[in-house]
Amino acid sequence: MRLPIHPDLLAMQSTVRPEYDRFFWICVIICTTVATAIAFFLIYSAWHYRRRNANELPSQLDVKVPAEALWIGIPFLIFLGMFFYGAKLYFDIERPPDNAETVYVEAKQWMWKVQHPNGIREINALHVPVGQAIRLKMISQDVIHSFYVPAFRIKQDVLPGRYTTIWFEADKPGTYHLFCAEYCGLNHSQMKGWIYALSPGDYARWVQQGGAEGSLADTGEKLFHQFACSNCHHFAGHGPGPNLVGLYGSTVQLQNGQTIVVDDDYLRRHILTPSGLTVEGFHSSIMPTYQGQLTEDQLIALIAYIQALGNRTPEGVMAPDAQGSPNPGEHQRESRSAGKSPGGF
Ligand code: HEC
Ligand SMILES: [Cu+2]
Repeated sequence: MRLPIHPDLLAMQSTVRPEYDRFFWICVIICTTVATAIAFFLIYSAWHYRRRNANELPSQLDVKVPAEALWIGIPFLIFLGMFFYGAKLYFDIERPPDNAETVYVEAKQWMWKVQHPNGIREINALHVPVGQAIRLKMISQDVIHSFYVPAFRIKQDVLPGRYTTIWFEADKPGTYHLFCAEYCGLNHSQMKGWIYALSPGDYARWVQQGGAEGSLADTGEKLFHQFACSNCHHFAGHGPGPNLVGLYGSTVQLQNGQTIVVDDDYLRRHILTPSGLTVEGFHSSIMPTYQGQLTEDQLIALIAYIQALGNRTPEGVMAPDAQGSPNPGEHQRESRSAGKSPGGF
């Protein structure tokens, strides 16, 4: 399948783009107008009020308050308007819509690795359907990188040790350049790829051909057994560790008095270094640290699995004392994500 390649900076390809461009040009026009007016007035005043003979003294002016208030007030309001417009746009760009699908992106010297929730993996490529908001959760395996798609007007730093998020929605099929926009070492300039925005039909065909062996959450489930998480985290009855069903998006009370809303970063930190994050009512130092034992890929899969536990019944993973239906027991959670589907699982 051949796709037309658009010149990145001219093609109109994402939903935030029109407003982003409008805002950019409004700022450019206002700033150019003001700067030009000031420059002219400066030159005019220097000429008009120049000293004409050596003994000349300037005449005393009395301050005209209304005039002062006007020329201070009007520019102030104009620039404040720019600030609020920019702030609104910033929130639009930073906050993905509720129906956004999550795709995980891992950056490393010098490539982009992509993991779709359905299990498909890609390198230096990201296939998305048009008309669907995509939320990228990104992390780096080494240094700071930056995910930059000029055609979509998005750019976000990708950091080691912490997930960052950006979203976009392509509105026309096409192929768009992806760059790393943070100097990250020798082959930084080679760290690039393509976003393939496909029509929903083409996208469905692409998914079929992808031949994923199982979803990301399925991979996570295997790891959950392989790394013995399931020995302590039971889905029914009592175990040494908390029940993780419905954990994602809920509020957790920690022993140090903190309350935390469970998101990817909390899970990642809790799995790697649980000390300092001990959950109220449990013993600290039971949960081993997995620092250095799990790759970012595996962490992402585990997190996807724990997230998926929020809205599907775990089969097969039952504590020995479980009889019949899963019983969240004393760790029933008030799930914040009830109703909407986190990450599109
Ligand atoms: C030896 C038992 C044990 C093993 C193995 C274990 N955990 Fe835990 N886990 C605990 C205990 C106990 C707690 C609660 C105390 C704490 O917060 O450290 C806990 C807490 C957690 C929490 C925080 C739960 C909450 O309510 O906020 C998560 C997430 C978690 N574990 C995930 C995992 C994953 C993923 C694995 C496997 C990679 C794993 N655990 C392996 C015992 C274990
Ligand atoms: Cu880079």
